[in-house]
Amino acid sequence: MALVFVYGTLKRGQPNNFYMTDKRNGHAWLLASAVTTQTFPLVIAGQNNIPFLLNIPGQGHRVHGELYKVDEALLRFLDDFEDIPDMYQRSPVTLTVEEWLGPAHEEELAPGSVTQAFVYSTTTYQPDWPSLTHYANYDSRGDHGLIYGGRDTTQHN
Ligand code: PCA
Repeated sequence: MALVFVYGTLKRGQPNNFYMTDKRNGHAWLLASAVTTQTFPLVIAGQNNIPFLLNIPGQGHRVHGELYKVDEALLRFLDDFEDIPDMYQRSPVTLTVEEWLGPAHEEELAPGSVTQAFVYSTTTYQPDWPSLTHYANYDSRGDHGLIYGGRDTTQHN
């Protein structure tokens, strides 16, 4: 089992959330909403308007997302889907828990408590990406109008 923080298209209500619920790829359990303890630039980049958390702590905003527990099968699936290590890398991140959303039988993480998880962030970004608009909370259908164009690993830049 591993803890994974998702901030982009894998969140509930976003276009790739079905990968978290489709049990053919492995299993995920939603635990809590959370926010990165440090700030990072979260940008929407490339032809397909893909969200990227740039691994540049100290810039941007504290980024909101969801904390999941995932099994080994889903972790391997997500590593492949996120095209690590080329497109994203899976890196440890420190989170502050916002609201417990997990099952009652789990040991609850209290709001305000700090925990570690993996996040799919990137250091392999184009030079102009840090100067794109920084978001605190990704929504594929947000006011930015940058509709997510799907994942095509041949043209992610
Ligand atoms: N999927 C991962 C990284 C960015 C994306 O769209 C996520 O939701 O956290």
